[in-house]
Amino acid sequence: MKKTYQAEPFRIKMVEPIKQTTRAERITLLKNAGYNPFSLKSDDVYIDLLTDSGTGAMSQNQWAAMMMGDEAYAGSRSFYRLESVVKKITGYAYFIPVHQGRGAEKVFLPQLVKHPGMYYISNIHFDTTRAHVELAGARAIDSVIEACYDLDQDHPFKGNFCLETLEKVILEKGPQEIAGIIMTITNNSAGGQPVSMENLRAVKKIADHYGIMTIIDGARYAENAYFIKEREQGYQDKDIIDIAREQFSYADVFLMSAKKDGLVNMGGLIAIKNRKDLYDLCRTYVVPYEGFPTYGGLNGRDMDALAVGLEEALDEHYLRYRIDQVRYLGDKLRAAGVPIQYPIGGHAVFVDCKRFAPHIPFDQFPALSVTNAVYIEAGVRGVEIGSLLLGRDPDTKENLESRTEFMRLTIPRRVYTSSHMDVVADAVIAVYQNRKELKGYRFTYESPILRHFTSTFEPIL
Ligand code: P61
Repeated sequence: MKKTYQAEPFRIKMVEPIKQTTRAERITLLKNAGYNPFSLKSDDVYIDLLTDSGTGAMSQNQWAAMMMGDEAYAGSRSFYRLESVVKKITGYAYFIPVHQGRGAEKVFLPQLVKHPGMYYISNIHFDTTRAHVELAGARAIDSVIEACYDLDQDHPFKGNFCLETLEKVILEKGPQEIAGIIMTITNNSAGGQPVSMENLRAVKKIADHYGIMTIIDGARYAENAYFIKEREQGYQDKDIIDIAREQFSYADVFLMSAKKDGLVNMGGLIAIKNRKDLYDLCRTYVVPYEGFPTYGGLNGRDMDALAVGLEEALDEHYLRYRIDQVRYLGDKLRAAGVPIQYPIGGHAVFVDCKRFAPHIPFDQFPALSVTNAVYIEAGVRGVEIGSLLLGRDPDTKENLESRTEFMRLTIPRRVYTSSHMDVVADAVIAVYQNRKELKGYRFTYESPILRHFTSTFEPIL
């Protein structure tokens, strides 16, 4: 067989120095941060895997495009450039820029809530999406396949909707009570897991049958398209852009945090297939919330960078490198016996801390314990996605127990090399080998909302 040679599909033209600290320094830095990695200064982090959101590196073409930005308040040339790219990719008629994903959620989601107590159904609502559903007076129901929670099960599309639950909820609540169906692609909370085209098609069919609108929450829609090409029968010879377009054909609306597959540091968008009435409503509300509809909270230059980034993110060579890099890290961990969500998702490796530290109960936050130990080991920052993030029951005030306790190692796009991934893997494996020594945590201050960001802790010795 002919050998293929593969490495990062770019060379590095500008570098940002990063600093290594000593273990003794990191012990003090973490203590001073109240044992909450969100409170660390990024200068004190060697390899930062907190998020892939807005943390990617832009290309020379994106930086060059920024010089062409038109900063006009109304009718900016940069808006029209971005609009033509969004329309080309989605095939939709209407487009409004916003400053980031949650801006799109804030402007759009209330428009379908005709009275309080309606429901949005999603494979899994991302946390900001859930927050905006609730702020709009609606409730969020998740309907993901059960395989998603069987972390070792080798299923190609663990982000899929459970169609039975979806239909059951529609019938139970009544179709007129469903504000919309939100397809999160890839499914972030499930481990960056993809959703198959067959599943999207089936959801659309159910939605049409009951007269319900479908919305794509597509922060990572290009990564999803790549997985479809790789894994779903009939898509191997298709271009990524055609797969992306077919994905969009099964929705009426596309909401995007462009900080992921838009390859920019800040940005978002709302695109609407053909509902002029909804477009008019969003245009009305975007003005007080985000800004005039031809900038929506973005600089002209940022819209130019996004126009280029959206196209670059659909490049198959880029996507292969991207997905392979995440897989490289995940495979290394798995080979060393570290339990992870498998198959490995698109943007992150999700380490299963229930099995990593089974001696730590959920309300002492096993994934926080592992995350902090990995920081002390090598200055690598991951993020807890488990019971700490989930919070408390609003009525009983009890700590809720998450079905999964993950440390997410989220890989920024085009930022780190495979040597960085080797350091991350070595650090996690070293912590795994000493996992019996890991301690749980208790609060020294618990923030009343979104507690994972600002609470402080102490280890339970
Ligand atoms: C992330 F700790 N994700 O994964 P915005 N939809 C989806 C997302 O993944 C998403 C948004 C909408 C983040 C950033 C983040 O508590 C947190 O541009 C599928 O961030 O507003 C964002 O897009 C929202 C991290 C957000 C968090 C909230 O890391």
